[in-house]
Amino acid sequence: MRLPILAFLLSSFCLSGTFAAPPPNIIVIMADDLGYGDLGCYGAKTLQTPNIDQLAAEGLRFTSGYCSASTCTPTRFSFLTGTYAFRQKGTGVAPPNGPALIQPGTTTIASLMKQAGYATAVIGKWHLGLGDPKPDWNGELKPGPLEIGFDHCHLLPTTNDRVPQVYVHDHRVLNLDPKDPLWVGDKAPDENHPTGITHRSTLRMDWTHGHNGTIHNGIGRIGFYTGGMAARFRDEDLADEWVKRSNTWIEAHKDGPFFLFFAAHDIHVPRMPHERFQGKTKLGFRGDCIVEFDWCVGEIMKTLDRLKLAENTLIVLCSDNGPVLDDGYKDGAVEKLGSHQPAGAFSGGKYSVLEGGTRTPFITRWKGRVQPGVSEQVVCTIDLASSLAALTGTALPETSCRDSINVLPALLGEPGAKGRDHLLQQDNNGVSFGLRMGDWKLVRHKKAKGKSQAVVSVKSHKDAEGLHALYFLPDDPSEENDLSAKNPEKMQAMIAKLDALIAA
Ligand code: NG6
Ligand code: CA
Repeated sequence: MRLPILAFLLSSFCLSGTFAAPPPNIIVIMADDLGYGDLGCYGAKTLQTPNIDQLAAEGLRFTSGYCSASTCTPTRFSFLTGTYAFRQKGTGVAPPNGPALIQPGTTTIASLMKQAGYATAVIGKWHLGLGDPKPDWNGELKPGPLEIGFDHCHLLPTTNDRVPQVYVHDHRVLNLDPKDPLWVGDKAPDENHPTGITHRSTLRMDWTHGHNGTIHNGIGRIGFYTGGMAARFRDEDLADEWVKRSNTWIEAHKDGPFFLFFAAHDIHVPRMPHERFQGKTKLGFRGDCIVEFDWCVGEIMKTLDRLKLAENTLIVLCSDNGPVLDDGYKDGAVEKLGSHQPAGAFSGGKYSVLEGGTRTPFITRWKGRVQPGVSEQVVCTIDLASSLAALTGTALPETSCRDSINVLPALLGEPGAKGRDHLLQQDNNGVSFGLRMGDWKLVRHKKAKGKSQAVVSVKSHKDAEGLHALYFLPDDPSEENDLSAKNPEKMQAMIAKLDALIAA
């Protein structure tokens, strides 16, 4: 390429933030329940994650990278729509027969990429509902991802601790035999239906709370189902399936550009890694699932290398919420934890608006474009919609992605680039909130109904008295020392900002 042309392309990119050369492929890899401290490159010492460590070494590792909520469904809702989930009712953890939560016609990260000329796919955990008013398991499962911008999907419909254990391939359950229809419900279909209560002694992995409905693969689930035997999968094979399907799809779209949302199920419960990963760590299946997730990332990196796409592909690695140890099964996560700190130095984890609930691993890599390093800028999964729209030069309709901020320069590590100046964190239903502004953190703690029995940490954390608490994160990353009485003005200003964001 002649030098003046190269200079023009570089300067047009740097000045406008949009890309004059062919836009890159984009892969968002979202882990499930992966905590800030769960990876080698984020300080984990008792397990190895060589592939993700390499990704981080070749890219930008964020120390203030967040997801927007401390459970799955709301984080995924806001990642796709660029809108905080608390703004729409019913966006807490979706049940097995939950309807599609994102209406057809909504602008999503996928529809934006499609508009930019990208091939788009989601492969892995969905957990945003299917169908209207409920999934038609034996018919067409729509609306779903294909009605909001994805060309292709290959999914686990909710989470693997919820029924049914079948793949949804585009609009249908894969390998479903019409002579053996699938039935899914929230009550046992008859009194002889074996459940995790009636057949507890037969379980391969016992439950601690919930997860005592229908038994599949020796594991009790949330909810009940019958039929669809030929369509059912083994928990152990999920990671392989995501990798195989993703590699095939990437290869088919190698001429690009493509957008792949790789939504891993690791390391959500039931933690049942493939046999070849079982026992790989001293941390039990929770650790082994982290190693399995790391393997998945490595396989995708290998595919990009093989197809010579690494320099033309932006990878974003993130998590959907912070860590949890006992999330309803006896899998040894608590007993085998040892010195491992799943949330790093932070308090709380899944379900919490303390930092451990949403501050999670966040890495961008685009070989030859993103300067390797560590960034302290605040970025969030909710920002990817606006940022990737900017990257691909796609116009955002005025009323869409309202909470998504274009932090593209920060994601790409451009010198002097700033991330967010404020960040709202929500719990599952938007009952409690966190607000980070610079080094300060406000917590609005309301008691959620039906409080979770999950064990998120073995460290105890004493919540501050009262509705609000104020923390100074550089001195107090674990949010122990409530400074609200000493800083009433700061606290009032942050309460006003939080109220304004909620009302906006
Ligand atoms: C909870 C489940 C938990 C997990 C969570 C959703 C019980 C007792 N607990 O209700 O196991 O499934 O929902 O996790 O059933 S998430 O990562 O998909 O948000
Ligand atoms: Ca999750």
